[in-house]
Amino acid sequence: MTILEKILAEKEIEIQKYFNQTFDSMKTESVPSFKEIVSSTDSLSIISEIKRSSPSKGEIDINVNPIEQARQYETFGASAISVLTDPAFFNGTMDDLREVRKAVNLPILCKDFIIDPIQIDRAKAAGANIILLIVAALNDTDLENLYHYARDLDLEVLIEVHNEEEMKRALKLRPEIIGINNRNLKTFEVDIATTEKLASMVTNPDTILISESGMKTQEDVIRARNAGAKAILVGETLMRSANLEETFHD
Ligand code: IGP
Repeated sequence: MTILEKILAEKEIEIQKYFNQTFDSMKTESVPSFKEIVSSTDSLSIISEIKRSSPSKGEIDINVNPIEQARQYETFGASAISVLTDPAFFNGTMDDLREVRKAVNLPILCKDFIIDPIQIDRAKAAGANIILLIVAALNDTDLENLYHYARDLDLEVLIEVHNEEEMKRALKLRPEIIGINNRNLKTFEVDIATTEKLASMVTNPDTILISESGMKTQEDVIRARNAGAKAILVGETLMRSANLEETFHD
């Protein structure tokens, strides 16, 4: 079993408890869309992630205060905040996302392994503006249905791919936002060349391309940008930074 298969098996169990719950809604009306924010600038946008731990790295900052962290991200120029909400493998919660919603006026990405519409309802109610759909975790029918389900709720959707075949499947949806994950979710291998290899498959100039994972140095960022990324998604490097202001500006 790959780690992704393990996560998805656990997710099936986790979501059972949501089916008889009702979700209280947070307001998101005044938040600009991610697309608007990215399109309004020529500089590279940063999606900054709240990530307490991960299966590949173990504990990163398990006791982080999501409110403080998100406020700092906003202050130092993040374009959006990503919140890992998976409890079993990343120690995240939907409460983390709710707290971040109260703390910042940026779009929030609910970073989870979505396999059922109920998770989209739950993310929306918690105040998410963007959801993640991982092509490697879904068949074509589920991918398409979940995509339209989220779009009909006015959520933005980040479709994540890691190889050519997944990119072809993603492009069929004509998505507004595509994320190339430099990390292979089956082996944990990270290589920025993944972005360089796949970026040219995105030919629609209106599609926002994001390079995700493994950004550590200025060189990594420059490579992603040169490959055509309009934004980068950064977790660990920001979570471990002792001086976020410097990390952002370098
Ligand atoms: C952030 P990093 O290497 O900067 O911590 O990576 C983000 O890209 C990563 O958390 C991620 C992820 C995912 C996590 C990308 N896609 C899918 C869980 C599920």
